[in-house]
Amino acid sequence: MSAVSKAEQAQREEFYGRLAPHSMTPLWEVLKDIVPPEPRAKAAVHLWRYADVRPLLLEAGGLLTAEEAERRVLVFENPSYPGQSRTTATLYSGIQLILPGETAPAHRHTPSALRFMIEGEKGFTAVGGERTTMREGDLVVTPAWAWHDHGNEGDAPVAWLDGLDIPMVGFFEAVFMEGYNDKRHALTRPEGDSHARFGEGLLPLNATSPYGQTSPIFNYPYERTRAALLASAEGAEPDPHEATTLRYANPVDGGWAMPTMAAWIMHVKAGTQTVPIRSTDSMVMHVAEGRGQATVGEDQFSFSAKDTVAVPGWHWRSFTALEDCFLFFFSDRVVHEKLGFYREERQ
Ligand code: 1HN
Repeated sequence: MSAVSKAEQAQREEFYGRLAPHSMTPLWEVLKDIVPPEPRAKAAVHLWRYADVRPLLLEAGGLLTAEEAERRVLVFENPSYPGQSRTTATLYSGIQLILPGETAPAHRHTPSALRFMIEGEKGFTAVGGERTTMREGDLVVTPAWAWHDHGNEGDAPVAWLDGLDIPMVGFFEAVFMEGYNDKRHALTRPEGDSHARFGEGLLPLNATSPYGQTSPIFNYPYERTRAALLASAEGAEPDPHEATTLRYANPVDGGWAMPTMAAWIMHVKAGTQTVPIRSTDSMVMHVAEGRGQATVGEDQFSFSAKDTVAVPGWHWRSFTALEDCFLFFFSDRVVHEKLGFYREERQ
């Protein structure tokens, strides 16, 4: 770059000063910041240990009811975004508690939601007139603008990880929500109806999804997911970077199960490790089962079952399994792909 004299620099600064009152700024002073050579995630890598989370969640259960709270959730708030209810730049996550007999009342909103079940056997979510019982490890999806409520018909607490695209929808300033005029939405179809129509490798003739771009399967039961992962791991050598990974698919078009959040699950065999990979999407990882060590960017930590991790975009990630690990992920990858800027690198 040619040297700029003090006088020239002063002249430029004076010019910039006269731009500000006109709400203008010179691009050449900020170009490298707004379009850097590599993505720079603002979010921090962060681990929430279930051993720390669970007692606080149960304490919240003694402070207010699910109905009072509308959703009794402890938000996993990234320390780089204080007060913003973000787990990563684009994703919200939190842990929700429903005590026996409680109802989280029906409502709907423009953000899409997913739930990954953590504990309890008798919790349910109802979406648009159909209910599904949620068991540990099940993935339940709630499409944008679909009525949904939750309950617990057992005698033990029910807890799950919520994942929503709130910060992403918020970026577009398109977050709306509406309360229903009753605690629960009427059920119009028997439990298992969606699964029968869409979840068995069969589809209704001329099928279209009742929920637009979201999968019509609204519970991906862990029992099947786990069996599919284990059988896949038996059938082929693991990928160096992805071990054995299966993604949750929309059976209507084979795409991701949700239009804004990609979800997948990875099996890493005990005693093995993955090779670092990085990608532009930011993600939330939740340990369904197992114990191991993770390296994410500069951070190294051990993890165990039911822990949750914020993985910002473009951070190298790799995992060492001390026991057989089943790692659930959701990310904004689907949006990166649709908009044409998804990139990844493998070591
Ligand atoms: C929501 O509707 C749920 O339905 C959970 O369980 C978390 C966070 C913000 C806005 C809506 C739920 C939520 C939420």
